Amino acid sequence: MRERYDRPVATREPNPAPSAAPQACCSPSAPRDEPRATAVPGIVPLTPVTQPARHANTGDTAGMVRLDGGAFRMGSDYEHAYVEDGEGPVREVTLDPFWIDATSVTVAQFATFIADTGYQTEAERFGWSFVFHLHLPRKFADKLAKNASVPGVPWWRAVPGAKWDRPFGVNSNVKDRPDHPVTHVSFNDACAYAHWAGKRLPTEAEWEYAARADTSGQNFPWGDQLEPRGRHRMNVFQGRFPDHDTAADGFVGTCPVTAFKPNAFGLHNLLGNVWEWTADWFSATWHTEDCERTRINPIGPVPHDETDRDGNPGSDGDASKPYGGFTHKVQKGGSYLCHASYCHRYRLGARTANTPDSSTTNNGFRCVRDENV
Ligand SMILES: [Ca+2]
Ligand SMILES: [Cu+2]
Repeated sequence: MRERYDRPVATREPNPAPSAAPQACCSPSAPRDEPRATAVPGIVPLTPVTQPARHANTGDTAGMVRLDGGAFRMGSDYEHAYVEDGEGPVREVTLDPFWIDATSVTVAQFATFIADTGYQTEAERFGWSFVFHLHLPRKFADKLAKNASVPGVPWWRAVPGAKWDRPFGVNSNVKDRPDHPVTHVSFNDACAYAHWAGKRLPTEAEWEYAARADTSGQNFPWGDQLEPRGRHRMNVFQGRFPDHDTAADGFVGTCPVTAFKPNAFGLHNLLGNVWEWTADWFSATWHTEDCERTRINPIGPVPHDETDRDGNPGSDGDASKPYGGFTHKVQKGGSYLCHASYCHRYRLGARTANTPDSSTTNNGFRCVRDENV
């Protein structure tokens, strides 16, 4: 029998050590200064980490949906949940109203941001990004397997020149996909876009509340079945992971951001397609403490060198380390690479994390904004 974990376990130390990051599943991370990529859980980011905005209310609400907030049940106690990721306990969380993008930020929207600001993404500055091997010509993928793959997740390749508008390397482009989610964006890149747009990244709680759309205790917005009545409701992986994707859902790789029916809040593709960054540092245990800051408008752990919603410095983690020793940011929703046989994190309560400077072909983001005050 699986261990029960639905009772909150209080964190007793005043400065609990940050929990280790989840096992790299479909989102690898690697030291950015090494041309040879190696997955190292807990690596310190190479570039400074942007503190995500805690408030933003100037962005255009076109393409956004206003949500009432209030109380909802967050997390999962599903019997096959990844307990070690901190999916549980299921807890009541209360949020203020906010606006959220109905879709992931698209390639076309990101192109406008780049044209307007000249911003250089981290993938560009580092000169490479992670690409799933099936997106590459076989010979090229095999060649890169020697010194540009990641132990434990060998289907990733560190591809020179891969970036948001060259998603599969220098010979690719995005002409056929303006309405696909932008990919190869790091956490820092996502924060830069949000700032430009007058918005901010959602907290994990905001993201999950929006994705659940008033359903609690379910794995998916449409119920508990992956493919109800045999119908595909999101873009994930079918076939034999990682070598053969039958694309029974219609898509290998990303799909247009509105390709599947929206949830009851009118929001598209929160599950599947691309992992979405949230503002929160990852901890598998921070939220197990039942207290005001983990239950009312929670923003995840706040280390000593960052500030909370009131502008006060935090005290989570190890005060002697940058960012309190937290190394990974929470990502939600799963991606087109999730498959029941390997990583079933395409569920509402599931979570993963990656280092803030990591970028891949299966990660994107969407933004939120506060109400006018
Ligand atoms: Ca698919
Ligand atoms: Cu996955």
